[in-house]
Amino acid sequence: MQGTAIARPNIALIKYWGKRDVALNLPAVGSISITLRELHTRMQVVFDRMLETDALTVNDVPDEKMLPRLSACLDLVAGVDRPGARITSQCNFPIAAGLASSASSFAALTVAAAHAAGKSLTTAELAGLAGRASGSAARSLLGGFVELVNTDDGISVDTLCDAADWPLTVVVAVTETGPKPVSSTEAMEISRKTSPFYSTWVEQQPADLDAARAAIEDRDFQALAHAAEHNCLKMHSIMWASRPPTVYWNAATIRCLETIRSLQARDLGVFFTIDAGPQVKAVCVPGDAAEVEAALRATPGVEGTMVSALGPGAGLEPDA
Ligand code: 2P0
Repeated sequence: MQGTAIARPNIALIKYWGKRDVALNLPAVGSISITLRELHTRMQVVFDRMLETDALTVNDVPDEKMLPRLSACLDLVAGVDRPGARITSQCNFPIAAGLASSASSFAALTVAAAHAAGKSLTTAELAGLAGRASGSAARSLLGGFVELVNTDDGISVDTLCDAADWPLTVVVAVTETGPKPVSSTEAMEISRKTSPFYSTWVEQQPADLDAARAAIEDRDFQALAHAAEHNCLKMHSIMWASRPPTVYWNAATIRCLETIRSLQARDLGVFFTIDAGPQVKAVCVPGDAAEVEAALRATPGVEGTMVSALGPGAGLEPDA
């Protein structure tokens, strides 16, 4: 009645923004991401008939706030008549700051809970369940370059290219460590309902996905850089033009973009992407990563950096 799994965050290069079904948490658009290696969330789920309610600790501290979302995910995986659960989460990077902690958390939780419930599920089934909890979590089930595809009645995930087949390095410039002011779930709905650019975003997404898929297939870094930067700026433009506007960036976010533009002017292999938070993720050719990291670390307002290679998908761990 227990299971432990590790999953890693993923960074979307072609973003998920907006839902086609809020109740089922289905995305309006497909997306393409890269799974990181060095950052991870480890989740243990222990089902125990003696427990009347679920209990959660995150990094050894009891957490009531996150618990309802995790309990709802366990209900989906193991059924509502399941026993109470003791959930233990260990995360080695800042939570809720635009670093996709919900992706790694819910991917790990889904895999751990399925094992604890004695269920052997396919990747497609796990993706459906993880995606109900957090749209981006389905992508963290797989490693390397991952595409999330909208199907008629749900989603599926596929590996486009294994981590080892196109090694890239990601440098995360952390510009703020506090939790974000508006959750991405909420901001997506504000965008869908009020942004004049939202419908164009949905219309253009298949072309952006095609461009990124082709760039990955050809291992064409410049083509991937163009597709990813354009898609990222388009996503943030939707938010800036919504009412009320959602602006996740701070002054250091923009300084990091300037740093990356100056590195690109010197022909370094690097491009940026930014998610629902103020951190800047620089995707680099591995040989240029040390110089990119040093330049971002020296950028005023940057509190620290994290460096990661691309890594594997979610997996079970031996029970502790
Ligand atoms: C992404 N983001 O593709 C985009 C880019 C943030 C910006 O997926 O509402 O926390 O739980 O399905 O998974 C963040 O969204 O959203 C996200 P829900 P989630 O990575």
